[in-house]
Amino acid sequence: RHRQGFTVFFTGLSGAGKSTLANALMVKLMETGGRPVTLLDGDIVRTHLSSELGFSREHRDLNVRRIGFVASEITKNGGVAICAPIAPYAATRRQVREMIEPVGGFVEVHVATPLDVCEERDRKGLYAKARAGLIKGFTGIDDPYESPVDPELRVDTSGLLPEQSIQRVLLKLEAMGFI
Ligand code: GGZ
Repeated sequence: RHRQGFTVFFTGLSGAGKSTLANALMVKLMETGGRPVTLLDGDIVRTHLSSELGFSREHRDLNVRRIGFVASEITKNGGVAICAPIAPYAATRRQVREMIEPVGGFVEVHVATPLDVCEERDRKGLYAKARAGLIKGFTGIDDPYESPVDPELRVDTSGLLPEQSIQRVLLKLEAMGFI
């Protein structure tokens, strides 16, 4: 059996649930075996690949394109890449799609948890700091997030258990023939 590689690209606000979904998906895909799975989470990438970058549009775009490049290499070699940056700009997400679609599957998942829910969760206290003006240019507060118009899947995690959100992603991957 020889199936093509693919990338699952989660995009959404801080606190939307991208990392939770990405981690759980990685565990599920590793359990079912087959292709090697690589997680490119925002935190990991910003520590190891984009440590010199900040949060200007230029730096975010560079960060997201680096993630896209690594994911395209993994995908080309038949692996699975799971990416979970905010990736706030539609044009940059399209560039990533265009890098990956020629070499394998690309599944954009908009983690569409509403801002008020993300802000209510505020796991790291960053929204409070942004509201207080201690962080400038925070996505959703005083920096843009361009919602995907036509993602392969949209998941609003508010009112869903993590298990239910993950199930939706797995069903989509099955329907698209990747698993
Ligand atoms: C957005 C910021 C900012 C600003 C620091 N805006 O909840 P987190 O902490 O762990 O996720 C956010 C993360 C976003 O990094 P990404 O690499 O995913 O962003 S992008 O795709 O736009 O390059 C948040 C933290 O970094 N953070 N400052 N100003 N998020």
